[in-house]
Amino acid sequence: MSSSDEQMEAFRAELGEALATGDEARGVALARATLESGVGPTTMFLEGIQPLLYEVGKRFEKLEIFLPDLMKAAKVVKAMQRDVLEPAIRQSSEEATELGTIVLGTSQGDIHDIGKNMVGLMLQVNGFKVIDLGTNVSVQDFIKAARENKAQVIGVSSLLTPSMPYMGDLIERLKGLGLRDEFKVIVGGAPVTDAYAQRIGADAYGADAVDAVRICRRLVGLEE
Ligand code: B1M
Repeated sequence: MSSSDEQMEAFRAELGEALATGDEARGVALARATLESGVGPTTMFLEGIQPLLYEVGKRFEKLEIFLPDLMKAAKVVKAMQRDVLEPAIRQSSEEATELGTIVLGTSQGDIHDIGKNMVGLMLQVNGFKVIDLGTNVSVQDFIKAARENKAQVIGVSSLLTPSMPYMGDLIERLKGLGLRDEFKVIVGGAPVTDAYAQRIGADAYGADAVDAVRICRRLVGLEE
């Protein structure tokens, strides 16, 4: 095991305790210390925080923990994002707005936004203008915002199986309005797969926040 593997393992062990107790201050201090030790904010998120949240989800599914525990964990991660990761990611990148405009949101019925926010941040710091519509966004509101902002891409995140069909509804509605060729559609979120994206006729599937940037560059006609 390399020293960086060991470091991430130690990070996940300590973060696990902070998530379990809902200790925001501990999570934020850990993120700061980890950043100072040389681990980049994106690596910290994708290799440290995201797998741990998936683990929390599995324990919830097995009824080992309950909704208040999910809420505690989410609160800690949001504080880490807000106080440490987001400022660090913004500082290390130059923002520009010439690559294209993306309307982003979490699909109807779904309030999960940790992953969606990371996708939006990574897109912004990589030169896209992001219109973030938040969570529980209706098909109608996605289309309205895309038209008003002359977006090239509509991005939909979904973490709940019952909310995933709205992504297909969006594509059907675009077709019905004769707008399918105006906007590329990228979908993502833990239960979404490439196969699902293809089945509903989306233009692309994003596996994580870094992948989303690579794909959105392609969708607006730039090299990957
Ligand atoms: Co909820 N939750 N939750 N939850 N929650 C899940 C999603 C669940 C899988 C847990 C489980 O049972 N194993 C399960 C859904 C089951 C299903 O339908 N498939 C679930 C459930 C059931 C629920 C409730 C219904 C629980 C209840 O009330 N009884 C409820 C739903 C409320 C609602 O939405 N209407 C609920 C509530 C909550 C909290 C509010 C407590 C909290 C969310 C807080 C918040 O987001 N503000 C929460 C949490 C924290 C989770 C888990 C544990 C973690 C989610 C997360 O942040 N993951 C989650 C378990 C899991 O995900 N397996 C779970 C980390 C995040 C970085 O990953 O979002 O996948 P992710 O994003 C990644 C990639 O997927 C990708 O890039 C991101 C960054 O790398 N990506 C995109 C995401 N969107 C993209 C879009 C793109 C491209 C890439 O292009 C547009």
